[in-house]
Amino acid sequence: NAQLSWQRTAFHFQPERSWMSDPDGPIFYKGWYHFFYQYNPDNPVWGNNTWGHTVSRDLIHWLYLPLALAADQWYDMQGVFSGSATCLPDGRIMMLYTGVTKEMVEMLSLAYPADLSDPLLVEWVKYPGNPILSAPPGVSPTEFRDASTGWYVSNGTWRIAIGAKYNTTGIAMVYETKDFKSFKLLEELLHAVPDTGLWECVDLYPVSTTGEKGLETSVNGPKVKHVLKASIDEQQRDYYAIGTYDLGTNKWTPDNPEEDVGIGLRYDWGKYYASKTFYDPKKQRRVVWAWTKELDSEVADREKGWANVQTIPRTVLLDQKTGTNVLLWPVEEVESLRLSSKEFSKVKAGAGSVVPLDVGTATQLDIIAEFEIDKEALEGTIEADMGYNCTTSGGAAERGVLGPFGLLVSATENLSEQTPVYFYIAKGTDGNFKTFFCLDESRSSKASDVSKQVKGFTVPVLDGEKFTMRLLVDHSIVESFAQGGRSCITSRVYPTEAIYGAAKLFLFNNATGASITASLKIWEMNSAFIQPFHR
Ligand code: DQQ
Repeated sequence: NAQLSWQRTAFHFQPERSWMSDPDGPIFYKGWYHFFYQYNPDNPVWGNNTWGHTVSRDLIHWLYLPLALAADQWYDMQGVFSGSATCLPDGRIMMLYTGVTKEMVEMLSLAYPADLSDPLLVEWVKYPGNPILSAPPGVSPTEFRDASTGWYVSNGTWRIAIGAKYNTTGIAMVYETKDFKSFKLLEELLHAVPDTGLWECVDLYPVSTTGEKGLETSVNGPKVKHVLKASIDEQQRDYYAIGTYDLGTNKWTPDNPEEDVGIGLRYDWGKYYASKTFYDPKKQRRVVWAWTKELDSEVADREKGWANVQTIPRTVLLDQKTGTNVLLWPVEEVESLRLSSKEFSKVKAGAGSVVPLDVGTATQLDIIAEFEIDKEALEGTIEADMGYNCTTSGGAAERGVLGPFGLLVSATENLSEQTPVYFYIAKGTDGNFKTFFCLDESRSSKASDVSKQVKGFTVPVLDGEKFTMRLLVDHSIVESFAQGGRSCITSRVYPTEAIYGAAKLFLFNNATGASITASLKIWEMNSAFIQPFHR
């Protein structure tokens, strides 16, 4: 089936076949990036959880290695669930993972490399004293999972965070350990947010308020903020907030309680879940991984033989200009896949127009675009669309005075299939405007088994800034970044006609009251080498 084959990505990480979900225990070790993932070796559906393992020199080209962890002990018979790595200063690696028993009880266990002199870390050993930790009173034993990476306190003591819930309050608990084998629960919760439900895959890490560099997980002190991220189980969405972590009291406090974890900002307003960061000592950066789920049916996944894709790893930095959000941006190594490029300079698009951008086949692209909106129209507009909201709007077809304008990707020549990614400006009588960054899936596919929504949120656009976006298009995945990564939307698209040579790219301006000018640079992208490792 040509349509289904087309959906497989060319430069995103996917196993050869079957189901993949959460990223697990990413690390950089002896020149190699190691990536583990929730993997069902048997079927393209969730279940039979094991840890797949793959290595890369550059986070783009990958070699598949044998399974790192399989379900073979009484305490993980029902599955090896997610976990994180802590790299100790003496070179040892502590991999904490979640084991699930036949009775569905979740407990933490420890694994470590069998041979630290092997840069590929092919073999993993489970600690004979496993399991090492079970749910404390008040926490359900079926909802006790996903240890974070450890951070150092002092005197040989480390801390790890684990998400859970008390009634309907989402919580992050913290344990102390010296050896990653015995743990003590701290009385003080790291944080709790009412009505957010179960927190999965909690991540806590420092970001610099001054620098361009990422920080190692244990760094704290002046000029450091801490990001707390929780994967909200009920919504299957990753929320974060920026705050301060006090090592003394073990309390994390959000800068803005109205944008607390689970009720404020998301890393990505599309399909993006169970993310996990790691510190990359090679390039002194913090990198976040996350998986993106299929939006088509299980029947289609079974036919394809695979399900789900990892997003391109993204660097994470505090936005120096706003101070209120992080910036997520594809690692620079993805640019090594750029082939020939086309540039379009100051293309005008009048109100209600669509302009073809001839880039040849538009299935593997890296697009950088900046837009300027007609100044007179912007200033002359008194009030427009103050109640706008991407998700409840009519998508790219709903016309306002100052938007939507942007790009149509994975589109057919006659636009019968198209995925618009766009800005929409709302303006108040006080002269202030608010910009939305949205993606409209509603016409992305003629297939009826695909979930289609309008996604997106507001994005800060500061005085003097143009409207900028970057898109990575790779067959069935579109990753989009606005204003340098202040707001991101990842989506999956399943065109039935806009495939192979029929996939086109357009500029569009569906505003009624303003023309726009766009400048773009568009690269055709090479495929990455992602294949089994042979010694
Ligand atoms: N997926 C894992 C769990 C985790 C969830 C199981 C998040 O460990 O809580 O596949 O997607």
